[in-house]
Amino acid sequence: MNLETHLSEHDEDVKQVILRVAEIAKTISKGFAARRGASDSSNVYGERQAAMDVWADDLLISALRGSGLVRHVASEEQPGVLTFDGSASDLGVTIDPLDGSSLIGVNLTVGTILGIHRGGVLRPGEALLGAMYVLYGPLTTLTYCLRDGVHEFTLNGRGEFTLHEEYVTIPEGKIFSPGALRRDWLPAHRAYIEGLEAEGYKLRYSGSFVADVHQILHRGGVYSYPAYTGGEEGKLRLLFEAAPMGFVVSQAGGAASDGRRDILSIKPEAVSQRVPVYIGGKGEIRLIEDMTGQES
Ligand code: FDP
Repeated sequence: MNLETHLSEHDEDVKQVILRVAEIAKTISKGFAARRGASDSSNVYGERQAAMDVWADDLLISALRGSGLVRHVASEEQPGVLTFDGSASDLGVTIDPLDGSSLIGVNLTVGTILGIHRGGVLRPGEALLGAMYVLYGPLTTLTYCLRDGVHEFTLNGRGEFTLHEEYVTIPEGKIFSPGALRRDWLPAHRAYIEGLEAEGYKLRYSGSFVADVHQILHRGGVYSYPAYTGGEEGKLRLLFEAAPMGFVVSQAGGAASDGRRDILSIKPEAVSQRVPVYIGGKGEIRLIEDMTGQES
């Protein structure tokens, strides 16, 4: 079954946005060879943008503007929220055009992450209508969730996204993907990771959040990018990374936390807000919340 058929029961405006992003994803997937290096610009976080970051951001924003269905767009690569007056629908979309882009130069898997809201974008993850991500790896895959299961599609040789797996659920598993420098970990997080190691959890961390969480979704375990010494708010962005991926994994039977509370319950105060991140199986998320709670 192709993506368009699979989406047929959903709201037309949401369906059209996902299909447009899927088209852009096909273009992005073909653009890496010509844009492997850095651009000469930096983003709002002061990070040097990859040439692919800039290009993918332009393509996605143009497509969303051109759809006439999206009123607000927040992109990790843009300083503020873009508003498109005259849009026929009131969708608000968050985009991380190319997550993990520091890995483009070494040809590891990176991805595009989207969150879809009705109304504005400064809303908690629990208000998401849906979320999706595309992975550019050995295969290009698209995973979407509109509160009716998590579904994964593969871009085939004819340029079509076809169904790979429906109603994905996170299994029990023993993988952990721990971000940030070990020497900077705070005591509760350190004890948590040591506990997982003692339980036989296997380390798998690529440095591409979207790819690492995707692996956890399919293999079980937990991804973490904690608060750390010198980075008490964590590294990852609530709006662009934590909320949409946390939404997908939660809808697949897992959970997402900042170590104390459900990430999806956090109302963003700023587009650029960072948050400590734990995403994975319910048991692993309960454990970090218990350990953090005991500390305070
Ligand atoms: P990148 O800077 O390459 O875009 O938040 C972005 C992110 O990558 C995540 O995708 C990734 O998990 C994280 O940063 C990697 O951070 P570390 O280099 O500290 O591991």
